[in-house]
Amino acid sequence: MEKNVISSSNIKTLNKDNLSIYLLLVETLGVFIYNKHCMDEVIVALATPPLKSALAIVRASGEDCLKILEEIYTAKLDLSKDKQVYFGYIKDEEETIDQCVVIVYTKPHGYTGENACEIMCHGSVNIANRIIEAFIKRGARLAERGEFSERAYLNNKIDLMQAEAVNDLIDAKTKEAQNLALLGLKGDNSKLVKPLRNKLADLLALLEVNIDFPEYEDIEVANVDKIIKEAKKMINLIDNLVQDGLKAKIIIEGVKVMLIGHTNVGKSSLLNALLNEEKAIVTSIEGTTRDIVDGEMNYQGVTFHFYDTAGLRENTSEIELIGIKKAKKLMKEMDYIVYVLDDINQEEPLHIDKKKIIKVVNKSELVKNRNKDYIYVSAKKRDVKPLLDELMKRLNLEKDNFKNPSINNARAIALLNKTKNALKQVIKDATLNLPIDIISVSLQEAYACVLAILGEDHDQGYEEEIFSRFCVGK
Ligand SMILES: Nc1nc2c(ncn2[C@@H]2O[C@H](COP(=O)(O)OP(=O)(O)OP(=O)(O)O)[C@@H](O)[C@H]2O)c(=O)[nH]1
Ligand SMILES: [Mg+2]
Repeated sequence: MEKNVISSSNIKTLNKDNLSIYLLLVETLGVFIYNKHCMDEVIVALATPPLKSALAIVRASGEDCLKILEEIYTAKLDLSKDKQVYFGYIKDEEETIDQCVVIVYTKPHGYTGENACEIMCHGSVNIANRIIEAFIKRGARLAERGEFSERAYLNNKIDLMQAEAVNDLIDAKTKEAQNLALLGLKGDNSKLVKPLRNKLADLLALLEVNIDFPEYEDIEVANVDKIIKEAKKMINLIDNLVQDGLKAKIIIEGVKVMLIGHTNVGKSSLLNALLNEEKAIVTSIEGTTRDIVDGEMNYQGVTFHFYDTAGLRENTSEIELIGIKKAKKLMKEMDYIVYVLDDINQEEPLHIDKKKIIKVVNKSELVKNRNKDYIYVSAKKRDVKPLLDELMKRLNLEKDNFKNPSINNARAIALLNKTKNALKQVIKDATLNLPIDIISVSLQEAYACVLAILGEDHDQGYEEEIFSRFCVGK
């Protein structure tokens, strides 16, 4: 089991008395974790949607998985060979369930790094269920969400960023998002973390030498400059990684944009024009939209998710007020807020982050004089390109962002920022000429953050959350 909750460094700090209590605790905890995530157990799941289809795939993984397969499959398996394809019948006791093609993976090959198989049966939910039942009858259990990928990670077949890329690949809505997710799956994104990790490890090693041999005062003084210089270099590296990562994240996840403004300015018409679809109801009556109407479109490789809202006005009906309240709540999640006007003299101050606001004048075909602070569109004439171009301008994406590897998920970016903060503390402490062992504390924190990006510390805390976002069978 790699999921051990104690590290040798923790033990070192314990005395004999509390060590026994600690070990008892760890044992109990360990058994708990072991039971929940016992990697010896065979897991089984349907890997394709539970629908009538041409084919369905049942996937199983775990030490005894092929033993079970041998019991229920008529084809003779040659386990000395990996990734073999067989043809035969799946049977439960005397009953034939289906004629199936099976791919057999032997440990440590295949996705999970364990004995595993993929059974391709005819696409009937009933057949797939009976195959799954045949496995469960023989000791397997249903896999939890993302458990195949979790095992691949725990068996060091993939790191945490690669595991997250698997999910991105399944979620990808555009060709561009798919390409970036594939880079992640191949491990190209993970490679970007490694120089940072190595630099931190080198600097940590240097500090350890200073802690262990404090008598060499000359070296220590010289090292303070080196520490600051190296920490600054790393911060620079992090800034570039974060900048590129945030842009790639936009390509993968898309951008959320809310249309707000007074009643009747044409927000719903604008939504329809943007989506090129009559999604929202449009009338000349004020207060037509009450609930939020939303839809997605793709522009130049970026998925835009637009939200149309109830027009802002006071003294209105209860239903409309609920709609306005709902929109205000959702506003926090938005990347941009498009403030739609049909007359710039009616503009009112908005209490929203200014960088997020794009001021748009609709019904531009009726406007005579234009003001450079506004983007002019006409929903009626389906002329919405100026708004889309403004959004693209603000995103400031470059060609490289669509094709280069990057550290592009929120979790990893947050950890990079945490690393940066710890390094800033290192610089602060070093500038104050604090003892090396104090400086080392923040440096160790920075190092731990970087290890967590790839999951190299195999920490229980965040893995569960990550894998629970996956589909069952993945
Ligand atoms: N001339 C002109 N009229 C427009 C344009 N866009 C919308 N309209 C008209 O403006 C009126 C209001 O349009 P909506 O899209 O329902 O406006 P809204 O902002 O969603 O209104 P509420 O939902 O009530 O807040 C309708 O009569 C539309 O036909 C435009 O670009 N030019
Ligand atoms: Mg409307």
